[in-house]
Amino acid sequence: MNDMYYMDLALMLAAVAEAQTSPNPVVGAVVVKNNEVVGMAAHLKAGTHHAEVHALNMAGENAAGSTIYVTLEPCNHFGKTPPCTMAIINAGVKKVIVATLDSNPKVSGAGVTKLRSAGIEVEVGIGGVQAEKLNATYFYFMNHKLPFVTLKQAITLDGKIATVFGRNENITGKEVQKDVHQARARTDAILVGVGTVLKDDPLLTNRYAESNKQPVRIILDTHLRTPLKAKVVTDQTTQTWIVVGSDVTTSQIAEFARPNVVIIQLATRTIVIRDVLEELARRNIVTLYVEGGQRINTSFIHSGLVNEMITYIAPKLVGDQAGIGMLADLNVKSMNDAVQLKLQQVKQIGEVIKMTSIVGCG
Ligand code: AOF
Ligand code: ZN
Repeated sequence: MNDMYYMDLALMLAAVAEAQTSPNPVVGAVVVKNNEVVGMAAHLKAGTHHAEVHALNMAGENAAGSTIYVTLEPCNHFGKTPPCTMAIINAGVKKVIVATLDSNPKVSGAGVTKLRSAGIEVEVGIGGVQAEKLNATYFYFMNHKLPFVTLKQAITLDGKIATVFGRNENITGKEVQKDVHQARARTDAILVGVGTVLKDDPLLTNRYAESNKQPVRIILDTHLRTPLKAKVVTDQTTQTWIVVGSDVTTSQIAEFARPNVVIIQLATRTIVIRDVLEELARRNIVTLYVEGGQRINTSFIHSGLVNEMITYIAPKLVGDQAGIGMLADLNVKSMNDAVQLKLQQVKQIGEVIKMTSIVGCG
């Protein structure tokens, strides 16, 4: 078998753990000796063994003189676990084939250097394109120190997210709700504005996906208007982080002292999206799913820090008088000023079209 065959296997193993390793990347490793696979594994969860360690453990004595295929450069630092370079060197591995370097500044080439200085042959780049795609959100997070942002909205065919009359209106139905909850289960955090909390009192948990993983709920709330009886405060299923401006007083904040609520106070009176995203990245939020209303959508598009847009379009019309548009003013004076997205995927879910677009910013 050639190198790509074993790297493909390692990539497949890595993909199995997709969306469950955050803030860590997904990684797969395959140990081969005399053309036989003697160990294979994936990293499954942050804080547990890395892929190489699992695979080398499985290989046991066969690791000596073997070749190991890894989808990401082996780490060379003491994090929650000891360095994989040490495990590889101690096991007597002869050759390491790496798909792509790790852009974590704690690793970033140091893993490869360490292995080479121990006399191990290292090759980098086989399966590199696939490996970068597999960990696209992780690499974005590491390179920009910002979460990968997905802006999601459900709209009518004429671009409305709700009517001025209703609360908790459902535009797209049960099947789409399941799809959204699946996305919630895969993201580190969901974000809405306080307007949505006041209007709809949402729970913002994943209730219909197969996995019961729950994202952190994030509320942008400049003046801390979230009611103490709001579901995001009273429900203990997951954490709620409320981001507030500098005008909010310590006594207002004290009222929210609960195990599941964290108040994040910014240094500015108003909330600047970039500041929020930088703070969330410091708190290890790698992927952020924005389910906001018109104001939140508009501020995120203005920030230029949206990576992807997921739009569910229902064949319904409500018109301008009754409907609230998905976006407020974007300062567009002609079609030439339009924010240009790149269509990535279209899928039909019942009567609804799910459109995924890449936003060329961030
Ligand atoms: C590897 N193999 O399977 C993974 C790696 O806190 P720790 O100890 O889990 O370290 C986390 C960092 O290690 C993570 O940010 C990334 O740089 C690297 N992940 N490296 O050699 C693995 N999951
Ligand atoms: Zn490691």
